[in-house]
Amino acid sequence: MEHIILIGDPGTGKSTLLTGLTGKPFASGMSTGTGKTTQLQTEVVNGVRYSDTPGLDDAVTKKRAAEEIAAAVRLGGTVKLLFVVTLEAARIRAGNMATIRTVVDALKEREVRVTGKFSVLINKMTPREKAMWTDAATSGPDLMRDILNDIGPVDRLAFMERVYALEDADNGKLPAQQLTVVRSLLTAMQTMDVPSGTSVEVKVDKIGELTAAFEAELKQTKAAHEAALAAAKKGDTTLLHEIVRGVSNVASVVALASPAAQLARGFRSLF
Ligand SMILES: Nc1nc2c(ncn2[C@@H]2O[C@H](COP(=O)(O)OP(=O)(O)OP(=O)(O)O)[C@@H](O)[C@H]2O)c(=O)[nH]1
Ligand SMILES: [Mg+2]
Repeated sequence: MEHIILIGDPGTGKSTLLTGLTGKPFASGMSTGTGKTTQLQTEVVNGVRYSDTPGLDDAVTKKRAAEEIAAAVRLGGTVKLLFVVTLEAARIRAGNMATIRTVVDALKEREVRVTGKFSVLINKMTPREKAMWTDAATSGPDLMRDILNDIGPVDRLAFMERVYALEDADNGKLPAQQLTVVRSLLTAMQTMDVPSGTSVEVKVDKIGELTAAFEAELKQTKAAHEAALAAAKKGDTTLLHEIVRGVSNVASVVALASPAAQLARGFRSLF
């Protein structure tokens, strides 16, 4: 059976997404101290299983969340694994990356072929963040993919704008337009075969350490981009182009053809 599993830190919007997709109530909203979802909720709709898991990065309930994620994996199936993350000041959080890495590693340990098969939805983006990160002229999507590559190759990368009506809401409904985006993402996603009964160990104790490591890497990336920008300001765009070439695919061709000033402006808004 196709089995869609949503995983991510507390409050990233997993339950809201699943309610919209299935029409079944997955409780969503605000909570203090712990995440809103505290146990695995799984619903089968039109022959597809949808699993909602508790936010993993929560200080108090990390262990419980890890067990509930393991319970979702144990159900097995033709799994579509979607990580839901949010940005902070336009940047991906090291904690979100640590969460993804921890779950991916747990699956790898059980020989699940997860590399390149999991997808990431960047949710609740402000209009400006979305404009920045989806701008082909500055290779935004390529850069984000490159950053996420520190975890491992990602299948699909999707960007969703914040819905202001849902801010602080309890059991709010996603507008049809957003649902269309998620549905097409889910349709396009790769699957991974997970035999039922697969027992993973999500090592939450490592999350703090991993977060610190990702933090350091993100800082390095930022420093490299800042150095490239400083050089570009003085008229030398070699470094900027090197970065773009480093993450190159089709979108980068646009960036390489962009006038230096435009390229520098785009990068400055990204980092
Ligand atoms: N502004 C905005 N708020 C959203 C969006 N999606 C969800 N929210 C709000 O964010 C809060 C948390 O949403 P949930 O769906 O409960 O998040 P969750 O990932 O299931 O959280 P946990 O169960 O704690 O892990 C709720 O108040 C939602 O109304 C969105 O696209 N935009
Ligand atoms: Mg939830």
